[in-house]
Amino acid sequence: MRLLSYIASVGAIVGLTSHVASAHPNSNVPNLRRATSILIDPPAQPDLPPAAQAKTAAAAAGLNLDDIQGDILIGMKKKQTLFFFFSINDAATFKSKLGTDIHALITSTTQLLPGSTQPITAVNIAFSQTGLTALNITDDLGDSFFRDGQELDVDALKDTITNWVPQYRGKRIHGVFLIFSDTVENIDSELANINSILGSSITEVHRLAGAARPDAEEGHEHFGFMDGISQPAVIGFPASPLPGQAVVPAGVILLNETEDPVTTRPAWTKDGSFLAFRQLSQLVPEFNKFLVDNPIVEPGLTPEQGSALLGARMVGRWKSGAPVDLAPLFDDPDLANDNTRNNNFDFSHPNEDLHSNQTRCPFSAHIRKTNPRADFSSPDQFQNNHIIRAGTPYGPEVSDEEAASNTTTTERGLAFVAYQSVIGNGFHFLQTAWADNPGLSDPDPGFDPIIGSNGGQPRFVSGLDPTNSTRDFTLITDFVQSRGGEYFFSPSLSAIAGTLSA
Ligand code: N7H
Repeated sequence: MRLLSYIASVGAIVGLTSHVASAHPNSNVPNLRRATSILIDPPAQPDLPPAAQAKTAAAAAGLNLDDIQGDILIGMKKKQTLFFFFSINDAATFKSKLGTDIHALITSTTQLLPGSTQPITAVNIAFSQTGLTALNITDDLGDSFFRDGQELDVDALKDTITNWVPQYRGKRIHGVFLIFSDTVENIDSELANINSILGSSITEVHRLAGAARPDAEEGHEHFGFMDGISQPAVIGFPASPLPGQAVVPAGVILLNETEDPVTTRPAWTKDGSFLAFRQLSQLVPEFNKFLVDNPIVEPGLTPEQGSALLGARMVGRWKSGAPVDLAPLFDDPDLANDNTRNNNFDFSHPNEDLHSNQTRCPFSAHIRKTNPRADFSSPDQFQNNHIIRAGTPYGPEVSDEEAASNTTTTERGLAFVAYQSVIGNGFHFLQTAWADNPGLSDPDPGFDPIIGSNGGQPRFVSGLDPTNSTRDFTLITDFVQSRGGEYFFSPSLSAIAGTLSA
């Protein structure tokens, strides 16, 4: 049963309606629960397991879903998100509220899963290194990128620092509240509640509101591609991984869990995760114009189909989510919507040379750059490079004027969130060692055409034309541009109630 209908039926059983939910938007009342889900559930994305079943299965594998903040394992499924970045002015007051009233608001994994009792508005919290320092936490969490902060990482990330939103600079951000619900009103109400609890002990530094795109675009990012399909499972969650889904030890995502590569963390960091946040703007009209101007020319393809094929090959999936590795020439919505097939590929095919044949999926395609699957002889060698992506699109839909002029005039993009236990293995590695590395494999694939950065210089990309794999493209526009971000630590609920508030 799909998530939404499951939740609706639960709501019907307990006699709740969404009207009741919106009439009592303040989730500081612990037992006020909702009938409709906070989460989207497009068919191409993996379903979430029911809460009770997931909790039992995870416990059998040694994972406590009641202690892990809800955003970490569930993926790109939020209807509305507010990232509220703050600094701490008064550590003593902040700590006393953190351990009590704020802790009571924090939503665990179990509470977000279908069949559970989702709050009207879900709340998660994460801290930067400067935030932990402000709270007099002097422990070394064992991650140099977290310790230094993202601004010190800009050169390696090939960001143009002048494009950064100023609030991300200067280590002023101590923490972030991630507030999720189905309506902006609920989020605003919960933020007011948080602000009234914390009073002048915090100051807002920046905020970014995200939302799933409307109607048929739900689940698609702003370029139009279905997102959130391929996520690694950690051993224990979900208990039944889908065909083709990577399965990694929990320590790849969660600190102090099995096979966490760092063994010297303080005990209280267990079941926390590092959150790499990036405000990534997307130049959608410019991207569309590039596709229209450069259709793949193949017998039997109209120019429109040739443009769609070029876009699909840049991403590695069609807009529907169908992988080009399995649907090389035309989109296949049935494949996209079948969770047992839409991630079940590894780029290898009988009688085709994995290391030279790009007729199905270019080596440079975004999903191949960021998860090369069988391209490496020992994919297990790269198990530590998996991340769980949990971002939300932000900004308005493209206006008629922007579409007509092929020019972005209002910022939109992806409020990118990646969870991992080691930032240098996860987000930082994927961006710098793979996406931005033009010579990742032989023949040189060039840059990732979606997220690759050459420091603002033109990027070459090869393999996009299935009729001529030696034809290079030169992309003079970065269709995705970093507006800045920060590295955070998302602690367990028990750490919030314990060490962090002591
Ligand atoms: Fe990407 N896009 O629209 O093209 N991403 N991504 N991403 N991404 C994926 O398979 C996109 C970004 C990964 O396992 C899909 O779930 C955009 C960063 C990884 O097969 C689409 C932006 C990083 C995967 C997009 C963006 C990654 C992935 C296909 C920025 C890491 C899974 C849907 C605005 C540094 C690969 C899916 C796999 C998939 C897009 C950012 C990584 C459509 C627009 C910064 C690991």
